[in-house]
Amino acid sequence: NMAGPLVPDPMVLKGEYLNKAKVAEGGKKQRKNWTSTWVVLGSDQLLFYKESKQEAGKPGFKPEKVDLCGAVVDWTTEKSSRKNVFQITTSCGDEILLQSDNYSTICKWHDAIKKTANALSGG
Ligand code: I3S
Repeated sequence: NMAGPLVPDPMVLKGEYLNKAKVAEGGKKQRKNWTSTWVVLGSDQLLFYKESKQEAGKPGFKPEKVDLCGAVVDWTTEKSSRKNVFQITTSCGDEILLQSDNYSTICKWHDAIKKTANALSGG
């Protein structure tokens, strides 16, 4: 496969705006602050951009990257009064809530992120 090492990280789910709140970093509780973020799912990581335009790879715009290997993904009704919230707990103890008012939108992201994390974690 000539292109092998040059093939970029395949994108699993294309970008969409979701609401995001980081509630812990390295196991330490953080003040909750919901923001809208452009989310892209790659084969082994989740990328958060402030705006969709930044995904095009303009210099100076670095996405926040979340390593999904060892991450646990589950719905939660306890961490927020909002509907349609799921939590990603990473292997380094970050806890990220993702939410959309649209149920089919959030289900699509929950299912894809959970499947990716489980595959990477050997399950
Ligand atoms: O889990 P909390 O602390 O009740 O989350 C709410 C707070 O973060 C609140 O901001 P203040 O820290 O200024 O009180 C936010 O405005 C709310 O959105 C948070 O609750 P929800 O249920 O929306 O996640």
